[in-house]
Amino acid sequence: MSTPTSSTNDALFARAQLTTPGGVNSPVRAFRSVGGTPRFITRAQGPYFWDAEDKRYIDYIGSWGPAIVGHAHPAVVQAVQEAAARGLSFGAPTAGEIEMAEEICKLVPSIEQVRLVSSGTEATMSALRLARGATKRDKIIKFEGCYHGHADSLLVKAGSGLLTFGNPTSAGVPEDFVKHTLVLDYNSVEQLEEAFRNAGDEIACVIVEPVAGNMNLVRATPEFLQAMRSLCSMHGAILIFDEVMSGFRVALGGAQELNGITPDLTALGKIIGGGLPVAAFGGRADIMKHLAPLGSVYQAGTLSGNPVTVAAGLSTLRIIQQPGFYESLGAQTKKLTDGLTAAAKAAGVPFAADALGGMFGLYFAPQVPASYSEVMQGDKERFNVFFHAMLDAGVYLAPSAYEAGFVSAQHDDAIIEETIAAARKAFAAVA
Ligand code: KE4
Repeated sequence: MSTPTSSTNDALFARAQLTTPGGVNSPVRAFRSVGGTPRFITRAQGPYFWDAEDKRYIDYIGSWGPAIVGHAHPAVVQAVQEAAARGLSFGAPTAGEIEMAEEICKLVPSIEQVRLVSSGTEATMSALRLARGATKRDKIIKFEGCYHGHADSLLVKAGSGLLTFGNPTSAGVPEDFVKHTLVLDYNSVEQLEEAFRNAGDEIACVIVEPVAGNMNLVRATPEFLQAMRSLCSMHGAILIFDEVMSGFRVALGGAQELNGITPDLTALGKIIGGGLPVAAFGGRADIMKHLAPLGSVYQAGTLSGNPVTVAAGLSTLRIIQQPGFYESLGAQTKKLTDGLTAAAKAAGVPFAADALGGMFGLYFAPQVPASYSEVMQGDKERFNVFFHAMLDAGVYLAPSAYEAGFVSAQHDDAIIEETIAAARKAFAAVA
């Protein structure tokens, strides 16, 4: 059956549901949180993409982060075309993988050795297994509201009581698989200190989004990250920064550069693939040496370091290293959030926004949240009305009140101003 090229979003969605659960290959795309019909994208260019009805949108998800240089950047497309013409995959090492590893180690100094994989889930799952293998400990700490992909031991919500071990958030995950996962409140130094007092010598690792982007955007406090760093060092636990989203997004060196905290392992993804499926995990060489074929921690992947994805990633990494790239990206994001905040104020709508590098959060709440519980107090219904008013106006925000937004280098002043003009009308609908 040929790829449907002309139809309506509704018709495509109905057809997709016949052969794919929920009609999508990743749940958030189904618009279940905001309601309505997902838009089936046919093409993208720079800050825009077009749906099956040829409606143009200013895109603020950018494939959930990867499209930081803009969609279909000529240099990236050319690199992919040239690599593809040399063959799509070999199952054998290539020089491009060495270049990619060297580039990542150069840009993220805490990474002495790195392994390429095909998704952020694989990166964090592998980092966890490595931390457990290297420390010979089983317990891990994660934080409510942080998402690290869908590996079993990370699909966990806080236990019934504080500091109790987690309960699965997904069917199909046996209690046994999460009994070693402790879920704490994001930004709670007290809970971290108590967890390490109770079980410090049993904790293999702490995994955290150093800038949370999966409960909307929530910044970690410096005290929180500093406490995490010193407690892990004190107790011989491994500190894992999940920078799949924040890496190369909030700064060239990621959140670890912004906060001046050195993790032991880092997970990367999204931007390092420029939109093609590549992710990575890496860090201290004395930990990475536990990985097969050197050590006893097994990890593998047929398409890991795939030459075409590496070509897309290398091309993207070269572009973001251009002088002034992050200064300009950060300025555009700030212009967006300042403009939205002013528009909401003029409409009398309780609203706040935060901008960090090329990432932003929008909150229908009086102030920027500092925790998962504060995010949950936001007005989701108002967000949903705003989301659809913006979508109708040709501005595509993340289809959930609990997701961050992303700006690309192609979101120039005219694009930001067009977005703010749409928001002035959308806030009127929300008021
Ligand atoms: P993937 O397995 O989806 O490539 O990466 C998982 C992951 C790991 N760590 C962090 C910090 C992440 O943000 C993600 C994935 N991010 C979501 C966006 N909220 C991907 C969107 C989706 O699930 O479709």
